[in-house]
Amino acid sequence: HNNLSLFSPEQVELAKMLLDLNQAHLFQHWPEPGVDDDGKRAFFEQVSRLNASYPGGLASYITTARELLADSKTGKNPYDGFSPSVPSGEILTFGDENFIQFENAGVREARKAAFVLVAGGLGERLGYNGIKVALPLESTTGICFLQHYIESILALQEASCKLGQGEGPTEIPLAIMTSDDTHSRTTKLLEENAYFGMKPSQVKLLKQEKVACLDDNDARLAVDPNNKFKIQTKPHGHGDVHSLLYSSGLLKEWLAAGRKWVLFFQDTNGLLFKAIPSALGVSAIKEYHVNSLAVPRKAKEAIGGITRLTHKDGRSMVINVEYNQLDPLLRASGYPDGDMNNETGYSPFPGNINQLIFEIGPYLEELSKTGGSIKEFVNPKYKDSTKTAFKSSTRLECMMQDYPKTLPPSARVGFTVMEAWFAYAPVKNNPEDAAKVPKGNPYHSATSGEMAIYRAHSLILRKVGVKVDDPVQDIFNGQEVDVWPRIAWKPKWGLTFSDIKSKVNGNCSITGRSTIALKGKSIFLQDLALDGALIIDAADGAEVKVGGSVHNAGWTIEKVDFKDTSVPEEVRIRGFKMIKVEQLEKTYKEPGKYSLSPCDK
Ligand code: UGB
Repeated sequence: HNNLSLFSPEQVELAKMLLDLNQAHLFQHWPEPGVDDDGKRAFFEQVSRLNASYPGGLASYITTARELLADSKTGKNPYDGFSPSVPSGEILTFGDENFIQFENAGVREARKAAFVLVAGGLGERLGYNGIKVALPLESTTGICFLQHYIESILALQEASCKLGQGEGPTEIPLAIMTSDDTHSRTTKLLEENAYFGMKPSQVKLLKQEKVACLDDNDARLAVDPNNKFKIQTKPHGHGDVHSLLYSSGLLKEWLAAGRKWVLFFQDTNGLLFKAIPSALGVSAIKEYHVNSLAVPRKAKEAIGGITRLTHKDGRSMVINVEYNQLDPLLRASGYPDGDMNNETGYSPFPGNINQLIFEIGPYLEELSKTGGSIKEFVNPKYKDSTKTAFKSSTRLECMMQDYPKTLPPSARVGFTVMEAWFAYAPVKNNPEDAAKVPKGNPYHSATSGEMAIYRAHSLILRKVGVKVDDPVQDIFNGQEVDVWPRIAWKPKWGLTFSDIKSKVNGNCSITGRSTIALKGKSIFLQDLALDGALIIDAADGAEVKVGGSVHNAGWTIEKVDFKDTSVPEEVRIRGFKMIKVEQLEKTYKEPGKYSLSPCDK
C-alpha cells in the first residue's frame, strides 16, 4: 500500500527482490505513505548495503541460509563421508640449524609480502571494553599490540631490504580488517600515534559489514527489535577477509607490484612475529600455496585442529576442524573417546593458530572464481527438539582458515608446527573463565599472554648463552603461572635468532627479580650482570655497548584483583601491575658510539 514514487527505481527493485525471496514480512508493519518515510528510505539503504557487501547478494545469502538451516535441522554432519587422520607437516625447533635456514629465507622473501590483520572481532570471550589491538602487549614497555605488530613489520622490511638491495618492492603493506565494532577506534589509535612509524599510505583499513540475522528455518530476515525499519545484523566472522581483499582490488594491486605472499594474523598474539620469518621461509622453500601455522594442541583447547580429511570417494584435504567440531567428528569416526591427549600429553592433531601464509598468484586466481566467498556454517540455538523455532535469531558465519576447502587437490596446502612457547600466546579469555581452564591447558588470558612473552625472551636469551634464572610460580587472578625475569625488547632489537645472537656477547646473566627493556636497534650486551631494572632506549644510529654489573632495587610486581574497578581495565584483567622502585635508565638520542658499564649501583 506504499506509494512507490517515494522510492528510487533501485529501491523498488530491492523491494521486489525481497518479495521474491519470501521476505514480505519485512514490510507488513509499515505505516501508510507520509508516515515514517525517512525510516523506510533508511531501510532500503541498509538493504542495498547488505546486498552489495555479500558475494552474490542477498539472494545468494538467503538461498545458502535455507540450505544450511535445512541441513542443521536434519542434523547433517558437515563431515559426512570424511574420516580424520593426523597429517604430517614441517616441524620447526627454535634456534636449530634448520630453523635458522628457514628464518634467513623468510627474511629475504619478506619484501615481497603483504600483511593482513583481522581485527573486526570484539573478543566477547575476553569481555574487554576497548579494542583488543590497543591492549598492552606487556607492562614493561607498555606498548600495545598494534604498535608491536607495526614495528615488527617495519623491522622485517628493513632487514629484508638490506638483503635484497635494489630489486622488487621496498615497503611491506599492512591491511587491517575492521568492523563497525572496531573501525573508528582502530583509526583513532593509528592517527593519534602517527601510525606507529609506518607511512599512512602503507596501511589500508578494510571494514567488514555484518550480515542479516535469520528468524526461522525459511531464512526469513529478522527485524531489529529496536527499529522496525532495520534488519537485525550480526558479525559474519573472519572469513570475510577474503572477499574484502578481492573486492577492494588490493590483492590485484599487490600482485601487480611484484608481491608474492600474503600473511594473515590475529589481533592478540604477542609471540607471533618470532615465528613469521621461519614460517615464510617454509612457504618459499616448500612452495606452499597455503601454509598454516600450528602449535602442539592440548585436547579440548579452544583452537582448531589441523586434520587430514579423507573422503570415501578418495578426495583428501588438510584443513582446520574447529574446536567444537573436532570431538564429535572423532567420536563418529572410530575414536570413541573423542578429542584426547595421547602419550605425548598433547592431542595428535596440531592446533591451528590462524596465522596463514598464501601465495598471492594462486590465491588471486582462486578468488577470481569464487569472489572470495568462503564455505559458511550456521549455528542456530533451537527452542526445542522439533528444531522449528530459534531461541534468538541466527546468521551465517565463515572462518578465514576454511579457504582451502574449495581448492583443487593439486593445490599445495601445508602447515608448519612451531613450539607454542615462541609462537602462540593469545589474549582471549577473561580472568574468571581462564581460572577455570583445566590444569595443564593454556589460559589464553591477559595474564598468561604477558608472562609468555617474558618466558619466550628468557628462553631465547638462554639459547644465545645468557644465564637467566629459573622462574618462580605465582598466582594472579586465580591462574598459576611461571614468572620469569621481565625481559622485553623492541622488534628492531631482535627480529630473528641470528640477529639476537649477534647482540649478546661474553658472560651475561639476569637474575629472576630483574627487568630489562631494550628499545634500540644497536644495543649490544657484553658481560652484563643484571640484578634489578635496566631500561635502554637508543635512536637509530646510536650504538650502545652495555656491560658490567647493574644492581638496583628494580621493579616489583604487585597483585591486582580483576574485580577492583579502581584500577584500569587493561591492568586488572592481567592481575598485576609493575611498581617501578628503582632502575638504571639511559636514553641515547644522537647517533654515535656509546659504552655503558656502570659499577655496582
Ligand atoms: N575477527 C574478525 O576480524 N571478524 C569477525 O567477525 C570475527 C573475528 P577470535 P575464534 O588461534 O586461537 C580462531 O574470536 O574465531 C577476528 C580460529 O577460528 O579471537 O574463536 C578477531 O578480531 C580457531 O581455529 O577466535 O578462533 C581475531 O583477530 C583458532 O585458531 C580473529 O578474527 C583460534 O582463532 C579471531 O577471532 C586461535
